[in-house]
Amino acid sequence: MPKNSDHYYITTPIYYVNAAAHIGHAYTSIAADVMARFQRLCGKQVNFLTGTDEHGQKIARAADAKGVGPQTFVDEISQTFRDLHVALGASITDFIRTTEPRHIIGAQKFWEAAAAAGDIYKKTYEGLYCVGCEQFYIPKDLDAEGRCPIHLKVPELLQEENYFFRLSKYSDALKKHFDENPHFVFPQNRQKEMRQILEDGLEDISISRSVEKLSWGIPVPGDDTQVMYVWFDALTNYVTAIGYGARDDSHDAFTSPWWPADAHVMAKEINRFHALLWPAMLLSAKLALPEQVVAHGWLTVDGQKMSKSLGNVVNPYDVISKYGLDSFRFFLFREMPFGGDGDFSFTKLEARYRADLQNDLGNLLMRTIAMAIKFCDGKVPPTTPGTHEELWHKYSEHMNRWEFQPALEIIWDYVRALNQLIDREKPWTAAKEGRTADVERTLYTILEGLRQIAIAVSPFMPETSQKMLAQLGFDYFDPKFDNLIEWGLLKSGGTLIAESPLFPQLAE
Ligand code: ME8
Repeated sequence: MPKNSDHYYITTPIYYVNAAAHIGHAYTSIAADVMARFQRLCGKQVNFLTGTDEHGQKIARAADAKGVGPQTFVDEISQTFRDLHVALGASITDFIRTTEPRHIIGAQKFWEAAAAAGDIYKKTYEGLYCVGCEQFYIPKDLDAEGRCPIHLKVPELLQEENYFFRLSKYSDALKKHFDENPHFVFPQNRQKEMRQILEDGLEDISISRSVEKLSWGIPVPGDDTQVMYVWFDALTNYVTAIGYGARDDSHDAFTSPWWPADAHVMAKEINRFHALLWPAMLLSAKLALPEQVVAHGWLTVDGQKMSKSLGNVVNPYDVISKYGLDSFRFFLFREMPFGGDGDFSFTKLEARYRADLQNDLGNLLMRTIAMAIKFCDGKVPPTTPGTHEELWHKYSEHMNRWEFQPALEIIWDYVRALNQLIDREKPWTAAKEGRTADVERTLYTILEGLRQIAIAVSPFMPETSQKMLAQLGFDYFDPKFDNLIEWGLLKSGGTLIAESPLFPQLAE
């Protein structure tokens, strides 16, 4: 069954289980969730995959340091990542672990497919390996002190006989793919960066480790002296999760209504693995390439990289318990343009909470419903014509292009315009003067606007969206893009329900 056009397949990286998750991991998973929810809004059936990357040197060492066996260690931390996705409201449909049989079998089949294409060979190799990155470095990619630019640690010298993957063979095919697909990588600067690397040419890479040095990995098919390199193993999760290798037929026969994936989401430091190595592996295994690789920037905290030694690692549970889940989700995309680097700070989050959420959106809903209760017996007034179709089409274009901040700006401009409408029309004065039609027109315009806003914010703030719709009198409302662009779905005569504020006062 080939890719179904109604299907949308989105993935996050599978996270290493060497340490607890922080807001950086949450950022990627929430970004992917926003897109997953938006695609559902547009009527797509969505497969949203996340999971954990559990093999390799880094994990083996972390387990050793804790004095437990690797399987016990990974079981425990993988569960915390699964729990985190529930806490983040991430609407995942699958969670894959690289220690699961479905993955191990599929990764080995993938290896066999690359071997059958003549792309795997053995050679003795000496290189500089950063365990933090699980990656070999060539001296020119290290900093002035010879350190890995990500972990700022001097890599280890490794020498062993490994299997190699003919990455170089795919340089030209990838160049062509990049040229024919100018939006293959988002954002544009990352597309250009990858295209430049291709211009310089790709080198073959080591894709196995000797069992003597590292046993915590997936055995190489037909050679039990070697295990797979953790990245070769991990990248295949995107297809093993949807059944690659599950059937015992030829590799070429693999098709799935989900493949190719629509978006692989991650941060920039692993873009190269997703935009170059993974596509080359797919070409080797004769599978189609994903539609898009989305490589967002890094989240810093108060201007600094999060690190254990600086003690500034922010725990997502702390943010959620203080400000609420939706405020956290909103802040991440309202404050920082998605794609670039962004800075997280409690001060900035609190400012957005007060201004955009409490003051603009929360107050708009609260005072409009209060006025409808006072002046219209708590019922939706008669329908007034209006349209915002053009606005929502713009919103949708931004969403489809991962431009989350401009999409939110569109919504908030509208929220502010509705607040201004109240200030201008002064329904309390109109009521006093007996201008009932004016009162009803103003309040209907705002209430129907709020219904549309509730749908537009739903990818970012699913709980808030439901709360808003409940106050507008809907027992149940299935948010759909068609219902967003159509004006007048809030039926006159419906009962409005005043509830506690959407965004309560913060505890001091
Ligand atoms: O790289 N800002 O796993 P990982 C933004 N297992 N995003 C951040 C972040 C930050 N400060 N910190 C982490 C791996 N992330 C491999 C992936 S995929 C086949 C294998 C997010 O646990 C971001 O998505 O190191 C980043 O790319 C990812 O976590 C790295 O997760």
